[in-house]
Amino acid sequence: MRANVISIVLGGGKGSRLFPLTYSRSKPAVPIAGKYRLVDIPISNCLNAGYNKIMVLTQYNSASLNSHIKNAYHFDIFSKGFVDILAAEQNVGNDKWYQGTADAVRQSMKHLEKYDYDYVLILSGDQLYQMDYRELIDFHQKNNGDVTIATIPVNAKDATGFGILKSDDANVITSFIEKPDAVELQNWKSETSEKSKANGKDYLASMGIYVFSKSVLEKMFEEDPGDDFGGELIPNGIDKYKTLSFQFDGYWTDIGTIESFYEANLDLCQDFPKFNLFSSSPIFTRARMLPPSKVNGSYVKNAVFGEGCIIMADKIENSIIGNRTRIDKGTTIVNSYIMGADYYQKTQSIVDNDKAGKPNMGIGKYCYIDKAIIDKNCYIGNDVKIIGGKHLPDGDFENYSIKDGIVVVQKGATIKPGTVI
Ligand code: ADQ
Ligand code: ADP
Repeated sequence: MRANVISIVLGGGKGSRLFPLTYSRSKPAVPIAGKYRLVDIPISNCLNAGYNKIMVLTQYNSASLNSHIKNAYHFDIFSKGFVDILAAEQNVGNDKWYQGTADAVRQSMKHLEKYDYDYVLILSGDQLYQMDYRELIDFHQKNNGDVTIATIPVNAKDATGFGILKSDDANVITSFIEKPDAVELQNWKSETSEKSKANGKDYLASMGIYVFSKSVLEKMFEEDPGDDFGGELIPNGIDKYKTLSFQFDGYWTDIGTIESFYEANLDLCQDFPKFNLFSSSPIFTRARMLPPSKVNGSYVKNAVFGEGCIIMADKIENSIIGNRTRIDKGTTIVNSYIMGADYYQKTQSIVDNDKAGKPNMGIGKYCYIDKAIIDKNCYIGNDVKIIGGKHLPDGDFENYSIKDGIVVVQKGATIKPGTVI
């Protein structure tokens, strides 16, 4: 029989690491891979496992996330499935935002009372991976876990950014430290697989994916006032509760910063990407009924296109081109993610703007764009040059930001003709 699971997706605090993509939307609603949103990844993993009771916790409830969830995830009335958004709410006795991951779940528990469930599966909203959560839940059940943490071997450079743990031969976690510094890290090596060792992955990291038996989670919340799972509840609980390590050996990456978000997206353009969009476990999203994309006279190499694009560019290489993107003649796009548009500009308006020398929605004529993320609904004028790279200092400017050398143009921005960044 299928385990009775409720999934909680931690949709993020302010999403400041992904700014300016989170300037006008909550983190779960950030577009990825040309046609999806971040939240589609954990939700799809849940649905593919048959776990269809899903809560998305977010710090603020942008209209955009609401409309995406409402339009993407319909369940027939007999399935009892749902995807609900719970935004941090002020109420009597509580005037605070979610203070951390555990606090977010603690504050949401009252909304779960009406459901029947035995396990709570807690997921991060900013990771790219495909996992069969049934294996994780089976492991938790078969080994009589109170808590199970999905774990992955990592190298020393990455290890300082994660919760690092040690486990015994029976996969019971014996110690856990949240984000150790480089000196502390020396004491935290684990026996990992031969392949992992060969790649310098000597540390076992928490993926921030947790299974709690319902009664255990309730008890932990009673005993521990901590706000964070990784910093408080997990390390405080390992002596009291049987906490297991479920080792995952597939592709998994954090996409919570502009750099990791950019790298993970562009990797999808490779011949054999680390994340397989073409797998038999689909990534669900909103069905849009858009026309197919049209490419006219362009040299295209390693590019991923969304739906409904109109492409007249000279060249598109190593780039993701999102839904409804329009790129005009003579333009080159390399190493970039163009998110596209929410709607089409009227043809007459395009003709009028062309005559008046005003930018149209999309990318204009004779532009050169390299190492950039162009958010949705942008008006990039003719002859614009955006060339990202480490030579550019980080900073936030009028309608774009530079992070780790990546130029991120804000949603709806107009970049005047001839601009050079
Ligand atoms: P971090 O990713 O640094 O470490 P955190 O910033 O707490 O942990 O975020 C975890 C998830 O919760 C993210 O999806 C984040 O957006 C979301 N989140 C954070 N604060 C939130 C809030 N107030 N309300 C709602 N959602 C919120 C964690 C663990 C580490 C582990 C890494 C793996 O603490 O032990 O190694 O995840 O990525
Ligand atoms: P985001 O993807 O940036 O989070 P939203 O989801 O909030 O954006 O916005 C997408 C919605 O906005 C779409 O349904 C789109 O039809 C609508 N929309 C926004 N601006 C316009 C406009 N000027 N004309 C028509 N539709 C618009």
